[in-house]
Amino acid sequence: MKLDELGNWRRTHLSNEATPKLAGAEVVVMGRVGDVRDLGGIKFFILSDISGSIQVTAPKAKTDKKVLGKIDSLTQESTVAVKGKVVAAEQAPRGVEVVPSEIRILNLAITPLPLDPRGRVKANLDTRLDARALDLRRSESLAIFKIRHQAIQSVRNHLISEGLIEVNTPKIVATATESGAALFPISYFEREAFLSQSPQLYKEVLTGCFERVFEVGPIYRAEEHDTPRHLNEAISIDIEVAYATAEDVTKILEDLIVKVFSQVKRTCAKELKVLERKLEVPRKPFPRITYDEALKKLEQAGVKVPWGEDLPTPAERKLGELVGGAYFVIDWPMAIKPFYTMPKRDDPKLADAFDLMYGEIELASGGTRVHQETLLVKQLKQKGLNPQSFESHLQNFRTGLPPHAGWGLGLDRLTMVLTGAENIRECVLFPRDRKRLTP
Ligand code: AMO
Repeated sequence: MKLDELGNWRRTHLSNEATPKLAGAEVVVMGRVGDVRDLGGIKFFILSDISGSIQVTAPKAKTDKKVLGKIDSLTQESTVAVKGKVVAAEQAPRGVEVVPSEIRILNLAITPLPLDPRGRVKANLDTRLDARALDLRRSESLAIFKIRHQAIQSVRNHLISEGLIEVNTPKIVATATESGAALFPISYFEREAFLSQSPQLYKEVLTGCFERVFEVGPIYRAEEHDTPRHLNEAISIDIEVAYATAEDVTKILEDLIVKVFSQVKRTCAKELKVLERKLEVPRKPFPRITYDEALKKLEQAGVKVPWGEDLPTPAERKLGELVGGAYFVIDWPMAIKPFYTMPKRDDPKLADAFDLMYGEIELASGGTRVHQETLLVKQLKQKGLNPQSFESHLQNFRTGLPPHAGWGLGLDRLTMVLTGAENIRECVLFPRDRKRLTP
């Protein structure tokens, strides 16, 4: 079948703008085709666009044969443009329908589709991710990404209001920053380079130039494990602030989390309803639990973690059950924090660093950083790293880099807790994991 051209037609109204008040007006609506029905005297179909949907109803006796023929050839998810009159109709969803005078078929979907975006036939996550562009048409997916959009908007507004400026640092880099996470090597002309694990080193250096910076960008981690919270490409919201300590930046983080939760709750009520998510805005100040206290609580609950080790997933899960909501874990052992972390002045085996948890999910980590070259070189060596590989970074510490602190907050995980998604892949358009490089 030959498709129609868009030609000089332009959408005059979104589907949700067609209300009974508009009865009698001629409109052009465009969107995707849902159910097509033939009920004796009438043919009708649901047209969906980004705003919602509207019923297009063609009474056979009064409608041009060409228009009726086009309705017959429609398949679910095809895109069409409909010119017609708005008619108030009690029996139609939303009490209104469009009676078409002309239809242009812009593209025909080939059936059967790999999945049903109306969600009537349930598909597992892998099948959905294989047909992700279609899956993203589901109302639940749309709700998740509208909430994500609102979250990032609130993050930007808040950080800018705190006097931070947005920066973009290189994602092709020469060295590692996060000792625990593995690197993806890439070939860079005649040299080896890596995909950046974190903007850490650049954001620190920028405190010497712009004092207060933030970045929203991808981080790449060559983690081999397959978990509901880890991806190989994630989006991190990073901040770094001059003349500040861990305590100062936890306050920025706390304020930010409260703001994001409140704004999502206020502006995304419809989306939260689609997801059946009751969002509770955390109250400030969030509890602060020391690493030692966390270990004690865990031991009392029968989960033993040897001092000096990171909290494994079962321990995080238990701690989430015991504490719940948003809370900080502070005073971590230096041994498990990266080389750039400042030790606590009164107890140097502990780090002046924190993690922000939400239930069992680690949302962010951060702390005060080392700004003196001698200490940084010492800590690089303690971690078994070669200071010479960090020469281009170290030279910045000879130019009066100010004391500074910051954090990194995972946007995909933040979206998980806002939406209640159980798998991080639900919150990322095209997730990258060990098995998935397409779509
Ligand atoms: P960290 O490695 O803890 O710290 O990362 C910060 C936050 O980024 C998110 N995140 C991830 N999300 C999904 N998949 C992953 N594989 C993944 N890895 C990390 C988490 C995590 O809390 N440079 C420090 C931050 C700082 O100190 O400023 C860093 O990268 O939400």
